[in-house]
Amino acid sequence: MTSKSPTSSLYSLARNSLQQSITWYSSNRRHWNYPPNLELQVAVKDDLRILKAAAEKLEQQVIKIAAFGLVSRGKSSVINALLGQKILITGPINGVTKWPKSITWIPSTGKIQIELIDTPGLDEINGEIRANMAKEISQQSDLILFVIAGDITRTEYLALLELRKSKKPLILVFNKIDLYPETDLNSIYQQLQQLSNEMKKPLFSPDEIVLISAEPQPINLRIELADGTIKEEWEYPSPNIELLQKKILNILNQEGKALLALNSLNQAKIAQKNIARKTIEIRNKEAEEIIWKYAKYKALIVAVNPIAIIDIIGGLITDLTMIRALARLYGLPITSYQAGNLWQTIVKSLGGLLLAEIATTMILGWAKTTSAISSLWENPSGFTTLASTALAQGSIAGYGSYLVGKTAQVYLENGCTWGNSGVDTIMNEIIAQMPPNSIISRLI
Ligand SMILES: Nc1nc2c(ncn2[C@@H]2O[C@H](COP(=O)(O)OP(=O)(O)OP(=O)(O)O)[C@@H](O)[C@H]2O)c(=O)[nH]1
Ligand SMILES: [Mg+2]
Repeated sequence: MTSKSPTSSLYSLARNSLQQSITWYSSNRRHWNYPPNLELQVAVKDDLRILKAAAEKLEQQVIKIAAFGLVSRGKSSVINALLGQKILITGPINGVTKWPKSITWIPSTGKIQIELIDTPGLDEINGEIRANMAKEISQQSDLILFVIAGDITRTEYLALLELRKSKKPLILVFNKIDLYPETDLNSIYQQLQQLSNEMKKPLFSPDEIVLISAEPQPINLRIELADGTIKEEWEYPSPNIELLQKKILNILNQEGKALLALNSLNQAKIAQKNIARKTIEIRNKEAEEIIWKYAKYKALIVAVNPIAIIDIIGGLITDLTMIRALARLYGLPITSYQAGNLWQTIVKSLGGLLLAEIATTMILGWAKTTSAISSLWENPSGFTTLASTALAQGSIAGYGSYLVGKTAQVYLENGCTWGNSGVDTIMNEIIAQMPPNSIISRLI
């Protein structure tokens, strides 16, 4: 986490981007001349809080590491071993840990502040509460230790797939190695490397798997004394945790800042998407009015204007103005350049339909131009041709605009995180700058 690291400038970019979003989304004026909508303000309150928390997280620079896994795999023991003290209660009964608990860990290198989070077993609490809690903790965490202690079960495998999908940096911690002889350990290690997702992509690279023993079982010693009596003693072997400690500190030294930035940006991205989705839902009626208004404008321009090329240019301008009008209604940040890009994307995705619109505009437009010219030269039938082509063409153009408007709604909802300082752009840059063997580079 030195200031010379290549991610430093990206770190300040991330900071600026988050500050910008907070300023933008906290302002009532972002909806231009539209009256403030109370229902909307209430609906996005929590998302704004998350956005601010993401910015604070980046400022405080505390790395959160959570231990996940099924009951009794030794999650609490792993945290105790990392801390070097038995702070958390551990035990052989399933479900010892009932609630998440965080503890500050200041490693001897002293440079980094770490918060270790212990969680209940993923199979401990019931259904939805468990899923939501796990999701929330994993969203907040910068690094996850997934603790297993034997062959991977189906529940473990599914949880791992889920975490990989959400692009979380992971270390697979195989605990309780004191229970296995050396030869078995080798084959376990091999098997874990073979784990792959549905796409046959390996879930872990060899250096993302660590074999440890956090709280080895006490050994019963039978000591024969000089008088022939047997004395029993328990010896408590010390934890075998150095490899995991080293791994974590290495990762944090090399990628800690990037991990923090990525995670804060990701939280901000989720909050921004939620704000966009809720805004679009709540402002739906006004949006429909805008879309119809512009569809009618375009139909009218195309129908009454006799010159083909003006149809096309006029139509394009109407579409772009509509996209910007929608973005303004929603209060989503969009520049004319982005509106142009969005229009292009929409035209591509609606493909055939809009091409047909342009082609008809061209063909009918020329027909209209010719009939306009010929009607000027005393051909009375020219007027009727002009009127019917104009109507057909006008309604096709209007329908095209309607489609562009509806699709723009969807894109605005999903794409409000673009732009040069948008979180997506910065996240991709951070990932691209990490060396190939880093834990972050695995998230691509
Ligand atoms: N043999 C052996 N046992 C261990 C090791 N680590 C933990 N255990 C034992 O495994 C049991 C469960 O450990 P915990 O740390 O409570 O496990 P947990 O995953 O936190 O369990 P829950 O909180 O119930 O979900 C305890 O009896 C520990 O003593 C280890 O390295 N070797
Ligand atoms: Mg526990």
